[in-house]
Amino acid sequence: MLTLYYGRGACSMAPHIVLEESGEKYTPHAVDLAKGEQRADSYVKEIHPLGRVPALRLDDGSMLTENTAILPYLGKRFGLFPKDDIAQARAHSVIGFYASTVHPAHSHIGRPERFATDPAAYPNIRETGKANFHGYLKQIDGMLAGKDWLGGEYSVLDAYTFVFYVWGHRRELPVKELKNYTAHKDRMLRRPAVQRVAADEKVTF
Ligand SMILES: N[C@@H](CCC(=O)N[C@@H](CS)C(=O)NCC(=O)O)C(=O)O
Repeated sequence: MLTLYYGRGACSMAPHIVLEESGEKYTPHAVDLAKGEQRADSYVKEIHPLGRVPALRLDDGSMLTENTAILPYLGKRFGLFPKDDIAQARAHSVIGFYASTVHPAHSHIGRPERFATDPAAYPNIRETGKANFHGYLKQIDGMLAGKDWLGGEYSVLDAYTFVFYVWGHRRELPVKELKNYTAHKDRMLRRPAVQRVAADEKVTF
């Protein structure tokens, strides 16, 4: 059986949603990020070498880390990933953009100490990260224009897309102004699997 190590409100919400959608029995294992459980020696040694979530324990007991790998794997397993080659390439393009650009912009807001040794630089790093993150949310809003679901059909991309709307709201960005993105968030919240995850992860809007 699959086991998902996730943090409430973290980027692991994407695979968490996908697993809830799957209908397959899995073990959800909450990691308390605020308490630093992800930095415990046993976690770093056995679950995720970087001390992060998400981490997925596979059926054979081995670990898979990084959303860029976990989401395509789960999506293919549960029919939530495009099937033709070009559509798959486009899905990887979106996942890559999210993991390598959108998520790191947000990290500059919450974890400036990872980007400079001088605390005097932190406010500027936070501010720049917030402006960049807001810009990317606007870009995602544009990507959603005229679409119910990002890839045409509901897929892992929508679960990942949802995470950044939640973060935008948490960072008090004017996300409601993003009409396509807000409609997408509302569409997501009508899905029972998303409602269960939002309740468990205490997501607020
Ligand atoms: N590139 C990784 C990022 C993982 C990541 O940074 N996760 C955050 C939560 S969103 C985390 O575990 N933070 C805890 C920490 O940095 O101590 C992925 O997409 O899987």
